[in-house]
Amino acid sequence: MQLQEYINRRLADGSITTDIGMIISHLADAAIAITQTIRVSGIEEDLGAETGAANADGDEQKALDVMAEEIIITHLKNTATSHILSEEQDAPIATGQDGKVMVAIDPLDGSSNIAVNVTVGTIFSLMPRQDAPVACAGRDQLAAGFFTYGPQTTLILAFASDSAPQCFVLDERNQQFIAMGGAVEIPPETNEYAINAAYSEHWFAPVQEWMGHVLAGHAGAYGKPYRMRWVGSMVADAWRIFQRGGVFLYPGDNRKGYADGRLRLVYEANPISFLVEKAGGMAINGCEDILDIQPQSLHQRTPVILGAKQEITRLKALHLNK
Ligand code: AHM
Ligand code: MG
Repeated sequence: MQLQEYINRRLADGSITTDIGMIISHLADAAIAITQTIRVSGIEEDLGAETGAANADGDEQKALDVMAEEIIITHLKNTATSHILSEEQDAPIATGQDGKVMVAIDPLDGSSNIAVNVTVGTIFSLMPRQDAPVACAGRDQLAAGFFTYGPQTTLILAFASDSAPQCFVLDERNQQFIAMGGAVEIPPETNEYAINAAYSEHWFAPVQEWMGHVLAGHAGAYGKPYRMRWVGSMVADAWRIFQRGGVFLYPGDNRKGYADGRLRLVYEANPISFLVEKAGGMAINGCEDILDIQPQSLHQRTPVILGAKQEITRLKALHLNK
């Protein structure tokens, strides 16, 4: 089934509004344009070149960060999106449209992987329009999802009324996203984890303790061996978890400025946590479900610990006991 037919069915059964359906199909068109930019412009241009500018968080912007954001903004301006909240911008962009939906985007997640031809992606979150364009708590999102640009371009998507996310893959022969497989479900148990272990000397006690049990393998409290994966693009690590399970951690640590980790609540943690809960997994900041956090500012960071229920339950207990 093509994405547009999937959207049309949801419009017909009344589970999404016309505005939401149109925003998703325009985001899909933007993702197709970004795919073409990577495939074609990347031959002549260095898409990973630093532009010399920094984004709202102080990260160096790469050429593709800027191109992807421009493409998405151009596509969303033709929809009923009232405001675009971009990870790359200090302030919300008012589109001039009188719509009821705001869209938060991380235009290009995994920027440091652009230059080395490793999977990157676009994350999006649809929220009800607020009087002032402040973000809602993750639980009130209207829809969320992300695209990955890797060997294939893929999409995972969930609407608020869904009981599980749905995945799609781009058929580049006719530029259509096609539904893949059935409903996405994260198995409660796993033996695969993703964390940047280079920061282990800086982790706080609960993560240190959990990792101690994990690394002890058969002899540890969890009594089994684990294996590790870390792509360095959250979208790619999350996509793997939606396909075959696992856990992902970007916890807070005691490096300067990293008490709440690196990932941003509104642009990264909320949309992916929304998908994770729909898929039967858990997403916490340590003690609390990420979707229950009331954002205080657009660019605030949050520790992210998500995936298979059994491991996340263990990690939550370790945080609550400290
Ligand atoms: P970005 O949106 O600027 O690319 O930053 C987010 C990325 C995540 O995709 C990834 O999980 C994390 O940063 C990697 O950070 P680190 O290099 O500290 O491991
Ligand atoms: Mg990102």
